[in-house]
Amino acid sequence: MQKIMHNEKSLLIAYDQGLEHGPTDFNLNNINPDYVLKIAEKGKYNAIILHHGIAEKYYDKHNATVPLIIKLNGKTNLVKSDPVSNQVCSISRAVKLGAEAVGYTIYPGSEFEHKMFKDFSKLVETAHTYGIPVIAWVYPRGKFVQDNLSTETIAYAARIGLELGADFVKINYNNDFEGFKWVVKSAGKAKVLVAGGPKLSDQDLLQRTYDIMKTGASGLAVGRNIWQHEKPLEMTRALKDIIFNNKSVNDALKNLK
Ligand code: FBP
Repeated sequence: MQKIMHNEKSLLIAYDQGLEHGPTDFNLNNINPDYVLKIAEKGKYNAIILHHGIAEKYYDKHNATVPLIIKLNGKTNLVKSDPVSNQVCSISRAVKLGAEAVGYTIYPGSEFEHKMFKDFSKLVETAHTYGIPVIAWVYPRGKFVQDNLSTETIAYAARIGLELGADFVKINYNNDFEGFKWVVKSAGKAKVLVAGGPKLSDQDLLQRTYDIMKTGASGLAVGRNIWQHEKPLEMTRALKDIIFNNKSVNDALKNLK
């Protein structure tokens, strides 16, 4: 786990949106995986999250300076039924590609949760045999989920990750600062990483990050807010100032002036 952390904290850059959302998130720069890999390396991220196809063609495990996390399952947003995300890469292939950790999305509340729970639990067993940690994206979704951003639901998501063997849970933040402390407690010894979401203003992203870190979370796994930013490295420095150096939002903002 230490390979994708620094002083028990972590800042990951996610670039799996091409499968999850399609190229709609991209522009002429960030549609090129090399552009995002460069940000990851220059920004000294704790790891970059990729699907296996992109990793195979763009990630050079012999020369890369940023650790790799392979996302093992995925789905598109074209299918509108209850979500199910199937495994699209094996752990042995992820390891061959140079992965230091693997990720997997679970949608609790979906009518297919049983399948994802079963597959996830099996892959935890295999990953731990290889000695690599597992990050569970736990996103409650589907027709049975009334409010996927209620504190109770997010706390449940965090707990599900712990119960099923995740080393890290990647969950959404709902701006309930006090409530999120309970979410972090619910994750127990699983480290909490918060997803970025759609692009925010600099001030909002940094304030949100500041609050998240004060709840006891271990860091962020962020995508669009970095590679859609016109100054991705400056924003990276600002986030790192908050996550690793305990700086205030105003001090962190100075990186962007
Ligand atoms: P962002 O920071 O761009 O939101 O990425 C985080 C992430 O979890 C990605 O890993 C994943 O592709 C995406 O969000 C899933 O988004 P959605 O909430 O639309 O399913």
